[in-house]
Amino acid sequence: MNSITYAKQIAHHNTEFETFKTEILKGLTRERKYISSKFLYDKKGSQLFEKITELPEYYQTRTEATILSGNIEWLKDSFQKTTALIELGSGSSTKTRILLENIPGIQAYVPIDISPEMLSNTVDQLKKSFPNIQVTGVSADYTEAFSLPDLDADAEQKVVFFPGSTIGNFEPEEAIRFLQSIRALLGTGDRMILGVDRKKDIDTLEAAYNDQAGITAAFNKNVLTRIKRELETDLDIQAFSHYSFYNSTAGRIEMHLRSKKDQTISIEGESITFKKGETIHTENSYKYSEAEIETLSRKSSFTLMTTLSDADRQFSVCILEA
Ligand code: AVJ
Repeated sequence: MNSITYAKQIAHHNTEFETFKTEILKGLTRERKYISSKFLYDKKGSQLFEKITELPEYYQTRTEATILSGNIEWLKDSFQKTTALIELGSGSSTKTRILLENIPGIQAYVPIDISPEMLSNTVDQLKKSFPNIQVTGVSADYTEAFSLPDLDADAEQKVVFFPGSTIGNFEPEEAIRFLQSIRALLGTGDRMILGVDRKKDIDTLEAAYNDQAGITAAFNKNVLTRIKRELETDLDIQAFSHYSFYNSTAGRIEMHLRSKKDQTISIEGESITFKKGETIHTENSYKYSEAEIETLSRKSSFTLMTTLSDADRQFSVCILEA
């Protein structure tokens, strides 16, 4: 490793540290304390999320995969011209395999993920499984402006795959702006495959974010472990508990960390005071009705071609055309 690369890495590390420190302190010194949900996904957090996707209560991932597998012939037929697949927040890319195996025209696959460790694993494995597909990983926060690498795929028809209902993490207005920014990267006739979790009975929704095995609680609390590891603090993780519920007015699951007692903690020299029961809001997960999905597509300048769903309408895989 030469010194220039090394210097760059230090600089990169410092900006990451500064961003994390600034954003954490900004959120915790607000009247209503919050931590951006993107900080949940460090190496450990991404691993815990993978475990969540296998939980009996967390129906989303399984249902989405079933919807894709159950519509293979339709997908084959409808994506005959597709040459390039771009995935936002690829994680372990399990569902992607269904597309790569069944859409024969795909020549290039571009997974984009915030966790570089997760990404390099995924890229290695997919290169092995699909030697004829050009796999180019991009390690980026796709909620910030990003550009696509040059693809060799000829007569490109791009498909952006955004599964897992990650769109639900955005505020509804942000979701529109985000989809508009994706639309701007695409040409007419390009498409998006968007996974969306549907509005449904509260018990099913709340169980999915309060699993018996406590994995979701560990996932939520992991952000405190990260603060302890990366910042100067006397924070006691045991003094907080996982709290998650469906806010039916807003149409979203909220995840919080709740202080078990009155306490004052210090982070990077800043004092932060909690009342017993006060929470740090760590994530929102918006749920969409069919009509809301339609509106979201239209306001983002996409045409909603088709909505594929399971029999119980728990989850939808929406095909949007640019
Ligand atoms: C990855 C954002 C779609 O909101 O369901 C799972 C994250 N949080 N359990 C979701 C999550 C708690 C998940 N998304």
